[in-house]
Amino acid sequence: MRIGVLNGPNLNLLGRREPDHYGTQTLAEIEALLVERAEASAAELTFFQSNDEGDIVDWVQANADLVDGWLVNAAALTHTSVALRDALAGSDRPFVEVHLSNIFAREPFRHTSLLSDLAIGVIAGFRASSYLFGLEALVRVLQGRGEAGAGKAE
Ligand code: CA2
Repeated sequence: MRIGVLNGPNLNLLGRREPDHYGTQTLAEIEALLVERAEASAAELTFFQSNDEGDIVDWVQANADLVDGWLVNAAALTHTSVALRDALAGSDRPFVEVHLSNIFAREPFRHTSLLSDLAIGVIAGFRASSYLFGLEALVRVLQGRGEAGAGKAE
């Protein structure tokens, strides 16, 4: 099973600033935790982070046929990007949306996600563990062991 792990703008700065919202772990540390967890499920992870919306859309398009599903923290693009929404919808692959912070406990503009209704589920607020919970949920659905609500996996 192959999973594409997508991280959006500014997540390359993780661990350096805003620990109250995003925790203290760097993106490389989170990716290492995911690799360790994926090994137990025989899942193969492909990582991508970019600050550029166009590069992210290109990466989704280029990898859609190579992955079985996506783990997505689109960062600020969550709230703004019709282009990423369309790319994920067009990929025809299920995805889990994750956020380090609880976006619903923050500013109102973060309460809206352009991705959530397409996602098989959303996990927010558990810092780095959001990614681990998201991976677990996605693997379970891809293995046919998990329940999926509304979204592309239906
Ligand atoms: O909580 C999340 O995971 C977010 O996706 C993070 C985004 C934010 O725009 C979303 O509303 C929620 C921001 C990521 C920025 O990360 C930084 C990390 C360190 C220093 C500065 C920014």
